[in-house]
Amino acid sequence: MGFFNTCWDLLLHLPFFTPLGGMDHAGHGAGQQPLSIHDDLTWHPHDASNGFTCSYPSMKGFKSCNSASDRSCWLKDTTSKQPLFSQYDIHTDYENNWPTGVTREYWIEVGEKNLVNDGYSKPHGKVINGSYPGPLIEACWGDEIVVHVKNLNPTNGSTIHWHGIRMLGSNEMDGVNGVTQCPIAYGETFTYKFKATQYGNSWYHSHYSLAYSDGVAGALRIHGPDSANWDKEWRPLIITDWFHKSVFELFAQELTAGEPRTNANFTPPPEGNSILLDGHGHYDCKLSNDPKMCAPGWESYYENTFEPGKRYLINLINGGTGAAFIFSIDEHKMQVIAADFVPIEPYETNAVLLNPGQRYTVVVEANATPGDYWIRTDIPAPSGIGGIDDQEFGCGNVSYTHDGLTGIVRYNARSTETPKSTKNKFPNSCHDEPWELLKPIYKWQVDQHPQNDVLVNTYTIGIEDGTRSHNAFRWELAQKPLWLDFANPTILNVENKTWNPEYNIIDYDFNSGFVYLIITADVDPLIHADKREVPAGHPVHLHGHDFAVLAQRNNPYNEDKDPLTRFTLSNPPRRDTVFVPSNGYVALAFKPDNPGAWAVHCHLNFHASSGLAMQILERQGEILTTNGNLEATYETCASWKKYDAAHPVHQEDSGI
Ligand SMILES: *[C@@H]1O[C@H](CO)[C@@H](O)[C@H](O)[C@H]1NC(C)=O
Ligand SMILES: *[C@@H]1O[C@H](CO)[C@@H](O)[C@H](O)[C@H]1NC(C)=O
Ligand SMILES: *[C@@H]1O[C@H](CO)[C@@H](O)[C@H](O)[C@H]1NC(C)=O
Ligand SMILES: *[C@@H]1O[C@H](CO)[C@@H](O)[C@H](O)[C@H]1NC(C)=O
Ligand SMILES: [Cu+2]
Repeated sequence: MGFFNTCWDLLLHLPFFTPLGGMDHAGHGAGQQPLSIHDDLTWHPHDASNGFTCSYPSMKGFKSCNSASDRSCWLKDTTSKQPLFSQYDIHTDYENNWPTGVTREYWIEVGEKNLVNDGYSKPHGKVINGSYPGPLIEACWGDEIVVHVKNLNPTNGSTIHWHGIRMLGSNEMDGVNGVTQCPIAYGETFTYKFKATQYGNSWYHSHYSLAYSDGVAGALRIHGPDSANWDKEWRPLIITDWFHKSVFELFAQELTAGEPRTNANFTPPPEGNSILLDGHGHYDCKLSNDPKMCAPGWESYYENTFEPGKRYLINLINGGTGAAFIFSIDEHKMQVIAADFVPIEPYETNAVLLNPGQRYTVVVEANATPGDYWIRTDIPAPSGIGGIDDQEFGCGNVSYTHDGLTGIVRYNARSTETPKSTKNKFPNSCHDEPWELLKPIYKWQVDQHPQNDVLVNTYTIGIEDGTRSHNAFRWELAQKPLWLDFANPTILNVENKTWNPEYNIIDYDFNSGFVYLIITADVDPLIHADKREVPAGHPVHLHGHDFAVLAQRNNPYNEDKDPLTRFTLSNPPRRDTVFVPSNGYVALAFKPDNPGAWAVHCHLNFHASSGLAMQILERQGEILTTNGNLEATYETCASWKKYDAAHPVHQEDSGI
């Protein structure tokens, strides 16, 4: 069998022919055979001690080629004379080719609960299956993922967004209320169904207003090839800044933070109370003026073990609200092998910095003197521009950092010693990982002739000045702060010719090449008299695509010179969340190959809620024909409207 065993298979592997209704599943009978770990097409992607298996029962003639000594290979074609032409590995163009796996079905429930992760009560914690973080959702490259999400939170609607997933042909499964669906009402279930065309490390979270910052989030792991070898895999680690008060309550403070500093009602923006690593953290109760909220004994460190000489795959996720984190393990180096969902040429470092929404996959070798070592999640120092703005808008902070100590790795599992290890040396400033180190394995050459008019498509981050929207000065990226109607998602309006200006719809009708976006945090007062520049960096996330980062700079964008002198078109870094430096800019390029309505927003959650977001409406005329049917979308909207009529929801933010 060759790369594609039939014409039908070829169709299935072409963009827009990816059947998300389970056609390939039914056609090939995948998932109907019992899993056996003895056949060539079913194996443990972790080490054998973990019961999870990847399985490709329909890929006749293929065989697994993934092992601890070669993680770059995934499936090998045993029948082809040119096996390299048809194998699935780290070099595969995964935007056009992916294997056919099985269907993985999960059930999760969103609820409300008093959480005490760091030894202090959070009465309006929001949870998935009773805990923060929620359960790991795990699949393999090419699987179909089906997740039934039931909302059991009586006071909030819910959605689940699958961060970084391309959602090719399934825009209606992207989980953004007001854009691709209505919120799931209390007691109702929405079933998400999508194909894992990419592989690697990510997370899932609610896109209902601020809800993920109260706890509606979990890790999403899609096993596939890797660009470096390793022996054992840890469960993915979500790092977050943690707020004891509900973020819904703190949002009023975010809105007054938008006032000019000279106004009497200005407040600094809200800050978290502590740092959690995989749900573990510490808070100093002496800082509290409400001691009855203290829950001594509930604070903890994340703990794991190292077996000497083994190499560990560690998937890191910044699932935070307002803070960047520098992850390090004392006296150990790491190799960084993937940025977001993009495998890269490994580079070695003492620490890796994650902005909110970003992920890195690292390999750490257990090669230190056996003992106990701190795992640190430090908050970077302010960027150095100085003044009160820098302290408040640098890279975030929390009121009690516990010196960034959130975990312990032990070479002897029975040890209970407090580590005495030495902190690694690393730069402690507010930035992204160095642009020049993020070299994708599968390369893009970006067309030097963008399809769109880049001058028009320069978007400026700032706070409104002069007039308030919905009674506050809000963050904005396009013309207005985003403000969505929960009950009227864009996807149910795709026949529209005119749009509510607060939806910030950017229409792109190109069917080849690249669209460039310049996103700048520098406000030119001559162009934007009604926007105020605030010295802050912003991690900007695009749904439905990876983008190439043609440039990422600390200085204002020069539209005459920079495209020629500063943009890199040959294998630039690629990812789905990028840090726009304070007073600087990023130049991004994406392929307009995925018809749909896709959110673009800052992943500082308070900023997105304030309004720092817009929507890309890609190939409007093809959205209905290339995506799944909208029956469930209409049903969810009908039950949301019923719920909202009975318990009117008071919208104070953009909705996302
Ligand atoms: C979540 O909880 C439900 C109800 O208890 C259970 O049926 C389901 O298996 C759990 N899901 C996961 C992914 O653990
Ligand atoms: C969400 O729930 C919180 C309580 O946890 C409540 O204060 C808030 O008003 C609700 N917001 C919306 C938009 O449903
Ligand atoms: C964060 O806040 C703590 C406590 O107020 C302070 O000691 C620390 O310097 C701050 N860190 C940053 C990065 O601003
Ligand atoms: C779509 O157009 C209709 C009719 O002009 C308008 O009422 C509606 O608000 C539009 N939808 C959006 C999301 O802008
Ligand atoms: Cu922001």
